[in-house]
Amino acid sequence: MISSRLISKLAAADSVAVFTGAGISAESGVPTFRGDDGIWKKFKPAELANFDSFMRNPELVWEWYKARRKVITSTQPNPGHVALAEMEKRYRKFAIITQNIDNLHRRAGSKTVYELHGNIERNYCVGCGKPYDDASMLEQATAPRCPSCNGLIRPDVVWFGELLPMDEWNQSAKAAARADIFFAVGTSAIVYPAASLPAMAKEAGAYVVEINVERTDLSPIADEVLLGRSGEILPQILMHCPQEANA
Ligand code: BJW
Ligand code: ZN
Repeated sequence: MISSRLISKLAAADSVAVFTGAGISAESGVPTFRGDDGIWKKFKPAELANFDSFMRNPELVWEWYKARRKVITSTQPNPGHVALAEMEKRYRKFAIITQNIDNLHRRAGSKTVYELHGNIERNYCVGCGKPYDDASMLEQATAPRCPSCNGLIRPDVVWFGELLPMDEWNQSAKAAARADIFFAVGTSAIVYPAASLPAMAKEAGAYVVEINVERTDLSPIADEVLLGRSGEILPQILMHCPQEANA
């Protein structure tokens, strides 16, 4: 299943970057965005995941994130997340670049995680920017307001039309550029600028490996496409990683 080419790349690599999307959390029970069970079959992305919709209908958007937060916090990392947390120990330079807001990589034990689209466990006030992570406030049925300035409190995630966090983006671009192997796992690779990272890695010389249950827009540029579930494939890949980081 794992090619001899990939096995030798895994043995020789010094720097590995792993770019993840909603598919890696699917086996934990978190719905993807655009698949058959995609959350956006019911809601169009543009309707909910943008600032104007939030200001127009904060109750609906708040309710959507509250429901998702409930699902996410009740799930556990799956063998794909766990294999990546272990893989981090095997390479001198290792980074996870995730589009996911579900915190499951950190909960699995991964240390270097760049969150390009934010984190559902954090919130902030649109008026004064104050962070709000108080659980009791997040449980409110209606969109809560900031006690300091009465501004609406929103999830700390990146909506369409918003800029990605600059530091996370810069670190991700660096990790992609220095990677000997670049894995793209469980992403449809259609949302930019995140989706440009595999091509950036390839351009800089990385061996690009896609892991997905189906082919995507990224497949034509990948050096290898491993078709299957990430929770099954990543543990198999881990078996071919060195026992400890090369000196
Ligand atoms: C499995 C599996 C298993 C399942 N194992 N695999 C026109 C052209 C080009 C660009 C644009 C355009 N119009 C607008 C833009 C820019 C826009 C964009 O890219 N839009 C495209 C959709 C066209 N981008 C932006 O707006 C970004 N900002 C930006 O560009 O700033 C500059 C700017 C400023 C001002 C004005 C304009 C531009 C921001 C993008 C933010 C994206 N945010 C979201 C929501 C986050 C919060 C939340 O979660 O609610 O991020 S959108 C959503 O998509 C989420 C995801 O992170 C992101 C990517 O989705 P992902 O992870 O790939 O999920 P899926 O469901 O699509 O795919 C899952 C995959 O898993 C599938 O392939 C399955 O097969 C696979 N799978 N089970 C392995 N077990
Ligand atoms: Zn405020």
